[in-house]
Amino acid sequence: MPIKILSTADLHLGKSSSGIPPNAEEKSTKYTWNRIVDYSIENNIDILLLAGDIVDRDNRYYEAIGQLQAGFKKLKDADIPVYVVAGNHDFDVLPEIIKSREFDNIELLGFNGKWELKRFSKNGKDIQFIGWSFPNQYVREDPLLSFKIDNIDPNIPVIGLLHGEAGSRESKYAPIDINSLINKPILAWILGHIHKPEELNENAPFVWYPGSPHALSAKETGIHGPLLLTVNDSEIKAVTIPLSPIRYKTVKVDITDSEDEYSLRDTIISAIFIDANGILEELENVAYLVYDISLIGEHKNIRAIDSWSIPIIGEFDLEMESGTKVSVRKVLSNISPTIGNLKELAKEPSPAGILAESILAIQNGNSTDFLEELLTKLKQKTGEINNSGTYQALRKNEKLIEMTNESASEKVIKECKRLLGELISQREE
Ligand SMILES: [Mn+2]
Repeated sequence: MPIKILSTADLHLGKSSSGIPPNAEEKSTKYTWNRIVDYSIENNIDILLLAGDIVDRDNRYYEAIGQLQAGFKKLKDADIPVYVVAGNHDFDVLPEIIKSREFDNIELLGFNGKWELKRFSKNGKDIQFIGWSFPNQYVREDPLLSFKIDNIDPNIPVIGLLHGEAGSRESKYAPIDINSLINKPILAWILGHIHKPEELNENAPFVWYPGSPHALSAKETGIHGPLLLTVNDSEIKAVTIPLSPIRYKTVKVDITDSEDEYSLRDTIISAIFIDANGILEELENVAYLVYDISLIGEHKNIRAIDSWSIPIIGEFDLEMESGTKVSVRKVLSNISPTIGNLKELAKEPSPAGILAESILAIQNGNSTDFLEELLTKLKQKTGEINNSGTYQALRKNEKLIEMTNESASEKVIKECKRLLGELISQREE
């Protein structure tokens, strides 16, 4: 008999999505928690799996706990067990709630960083879960180094639950070696920590990051929702249930032919309309579709494009057939200035000439003294920022800013083009 398992992670109860109207109930992750609970009950889910960072302890902590408990209660009344591991955000909170034993349908696996196996048996359905929970906020050693299970039944499928950063050796959030995940006698791994849904291994043992079920920021583009697993002996099928009420998307808009403010607005608005209609069938559960617009193409007056496009952020207002409200969060300009002949310009002994020469040099993979100096300074300043005490507190969970030769060249060419466009448009005024 197939077993239906709904699995998710990184809900971050207590947090809200950015770029959504302040009063919208859909912006809060508790909205998606309620959807997950209701979905489980309405669709006769056998088991709910939570792979850590379900509660965000930095924000609205008490409200989050209340919501979690209310959901656990509804699941208990519907006779749905929940298997959980704790992540770096809820390493202390989750065990505390579960230890109270108010909810005997909730099973925490691997308390305090000790691998643990638990078996589920009901109406002829048998499955085993093995998991490991964060003992502290930071774990710098691969949890799989201490992996061991003695009481495993080799005739019953095993699903592993783990929170951590697969494929990274340096992480302070449980670095996980992907090869050693794949070497374990397990049917599938459900991982938490990475918010982007991802399949790391497409054969047994399958390895999935279901991703955050509720998109929290513009970085979390694409479809978000829990992963529904259907297990039939050693067969397993996985499908994403798109429950996130928020969706972020980026669209590129070529503005080369936009001569004035009206045609620019028209171009941007129709590009959004066409893009949103193209995903209409994915929007059934989406209350807010939030766009970042990337303007591309060539224009002789970049400054004007920037000032014409800014009002769209506040004014844009579109509602789709699905009831989805569409808005614009940000307009990013990646426009190149229309510069007649770069080669001619590069001969000029003027600032414009130096900029044109630099653009050509980067495009052709060459260098100039001016360019060398710029790149050196850029890397040096980046190093200073990375080492500066001022930003340390802000950056406690972030990585250092990386500045490779490639990313430095990209930044420099973009700035050279912007400045050159500016200089040329001043000549024409
Ligand atoms: Mn995490």
